[in-house]
Amino acid sequence: MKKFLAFSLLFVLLTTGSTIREKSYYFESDRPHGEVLLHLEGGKYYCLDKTLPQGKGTSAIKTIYEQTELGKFHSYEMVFDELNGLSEKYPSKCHTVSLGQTIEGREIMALRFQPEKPSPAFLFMGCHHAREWMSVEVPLRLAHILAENPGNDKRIDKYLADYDIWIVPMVNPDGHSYSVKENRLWRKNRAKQQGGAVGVDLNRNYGYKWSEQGASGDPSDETYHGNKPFSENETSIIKALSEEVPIIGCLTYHTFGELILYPWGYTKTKTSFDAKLAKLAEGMAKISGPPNDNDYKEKPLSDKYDYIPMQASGLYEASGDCTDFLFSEYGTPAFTIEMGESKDAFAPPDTMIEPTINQVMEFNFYLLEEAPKEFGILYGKVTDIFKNPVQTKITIPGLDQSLKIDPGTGKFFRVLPKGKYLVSYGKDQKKLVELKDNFQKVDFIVESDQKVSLSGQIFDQLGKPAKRKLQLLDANGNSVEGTAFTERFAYTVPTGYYTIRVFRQDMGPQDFKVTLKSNIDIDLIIRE
Ligand code: 0X9
Ligand code: ZN
Repeated sequence: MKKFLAFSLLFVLLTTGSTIREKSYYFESDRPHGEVLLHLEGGKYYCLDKTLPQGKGTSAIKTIYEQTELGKFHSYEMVFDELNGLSEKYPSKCHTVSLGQTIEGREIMALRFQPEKPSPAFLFMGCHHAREWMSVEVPLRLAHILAENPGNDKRIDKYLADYDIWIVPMVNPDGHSYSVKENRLWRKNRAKQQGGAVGVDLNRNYGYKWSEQGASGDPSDETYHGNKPFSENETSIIKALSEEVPIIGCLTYHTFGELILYPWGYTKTKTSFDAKLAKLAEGMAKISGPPNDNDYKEKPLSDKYDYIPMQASGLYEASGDCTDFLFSEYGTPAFTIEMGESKDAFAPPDTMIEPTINQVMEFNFYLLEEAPKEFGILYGKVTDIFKNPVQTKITIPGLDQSLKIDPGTGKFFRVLPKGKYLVSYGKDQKKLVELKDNFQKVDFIVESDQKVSLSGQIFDQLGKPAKRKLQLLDANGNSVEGTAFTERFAYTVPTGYYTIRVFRQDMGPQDFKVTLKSNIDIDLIIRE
């Protein structure tokens, strides 16, 4: 029922849109009185259905039209100041990073807790959607808790030593500011579109399966996906961050519905790591406690926990969201947390801030604790034998995409469930990799497919041609073409590092090391 409610409320809000002021909204309810009509006038919402009983069950409507003030919620400016305040007060622990600017010139601020050594990263975000004010509060409080560590919690010291933690409480500051000042129910960012419409739904603008389903191509729609993947500063900033740091776990906060959603969101098909994602989601749901959605007596007793863990497409199929992108591109276990009860919809009163934070704060610590038990990061370089970066396809069984390799440096990283993988790369090369650690380095050296000739002649110390037993070994010490008893030799082999081993009379072999980049003809003078 909760799922249904969340769905119907979300659906109605998404489809009716809120781009034009002075507009009416219908809220569906599973209560006998059915629809509730809200009218927006001068930035305030008025409940037009006077027949509604007041009190229980109608608080969503009441709060939406009453609450046009921030109350205890934080504005963009307040978030900015608080993050800077923390970095000034705790410089040894954290520092602010401006990830970039929005179209209206606001900085998208992160607070980074950077450990001494390169480490797996965690990303906690809020406010992809402007009106979802509660989603700012949780990551912001997390920033305070990590910096201040009020309870002197040893766990926090450990997380700060082991992980590179990034907190971005407000991904969409332009939209948020507009929601505060002009239109409480604004969802998108504030980028002007052709034809006069405003805003792109940032959670439809990420690059994976962009524009496929559950996203609109109409700029005036609430779920407008933008004119191309990552067309928006806000999403390309998160993409750039994800390319820089290997994110081993991500929570992106939204409201509402009390759901913990994991990829895929664009399709009902399960990911290859479904059981692992479901396990982490279930762990967080458990923390949320038993069902306590008192406003809806109809709540099914089968719900085990207050928050329901499920695949994101179970809410609705929508492509281009943040978690699908992070999961597809890097394998990051990334979860959308839909906070808050359906009765409060997108505008819970500020009295809900503390109870909500109390209920979900441990989700963050659960992820910090558990994600690295299930997952690790494989990272390294893909080069040719001469250590130059090469482009090759690296495929890992179970992944629907080959690894993303930086063309300039050959560097890659990939989050994977711990375990053994037979990795294929180059031309029929295979390597068995066992991922045991959280951060494990593996380099892939791709054999060249360019062949060159290596020829020459053996001479004794007096300069006379000599016939000896001879062997050519590759970089791994394997014999290339067996042994020959010869005075001259000629091989055609891939470029690379080789050793020519000459077996001397009455003494051990003599090795000649050659770096073969192009055709070579050499004289080997042996010492006997
Ligand atoms: O629609 C969204 O972006 C999220 N819900 S919200 O009400 N906060 O707007 C849900 C995203 C979940 N992901 C998918 N279903 N793909
Ligand atoms: Zn949202």
